[in-house]
Amino acid sequence: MNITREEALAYVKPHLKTSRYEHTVRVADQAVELAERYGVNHHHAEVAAALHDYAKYKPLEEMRRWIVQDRRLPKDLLDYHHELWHGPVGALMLEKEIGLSDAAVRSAIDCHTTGKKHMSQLDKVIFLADYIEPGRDFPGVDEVRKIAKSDLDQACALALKNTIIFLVQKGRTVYPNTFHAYNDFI
Ligand code: DGI
Ligand code: FE
Ligand code: FE
Repeated sequence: MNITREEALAYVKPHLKTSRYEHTVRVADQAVELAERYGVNHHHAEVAAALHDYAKYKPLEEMRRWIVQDRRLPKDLLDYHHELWHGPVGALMLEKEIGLSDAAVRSAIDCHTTGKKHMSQLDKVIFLADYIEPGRDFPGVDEVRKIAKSDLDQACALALKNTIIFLVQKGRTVYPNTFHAYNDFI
């Protein structure tokens, strides 16, 4: 891949709030740590992490247009909360805008919020890094951080379980890929 971590961070920075940019840098550091621990390509991890929230603040209408018009995006996203759109749409925006051609990196960006069935090791590293980066304060996150030191799959499983419980307690819908990911780990 011909983009460096610093180039990726510089590309996303003007599109993010300061706090979101700082989160992004922490996810990149966390992703590198996990990548080294679990034998994942460290450059892929830092670039995917740097780019993962690129579309977080894109106008909803622009993201909706992408979902309607690009046949690669599942139309059922439109039936679920727009918070879930920035991963799948961001991955394709980056392909178009900066020529992000690495499908593994695009996949990790795509599924970083919900997970999916048959996640790759890189998908898991980015999903987990986003969940446990030091700025996170979810209930139960310390337990996930602890497990992340020894078992990538178990840590992802617990993060997914916590997310599902949180969403159900709040009376929110749960995107099917979140269940597919959870079931895969169980
Ligand atoms: O973009 P970030 O804030 O760094 O983190 P993220 O991409 O994991 O987004 C987190 C939000 O997404 C959080 O408010 C919980 C929500 N979320 C995750 N999975 C689902 C979900 N919301 C719904 N409605 N359904 C899901 O399956
Ligand atoms: Fe996100
Ligand atoms: Fe994030």
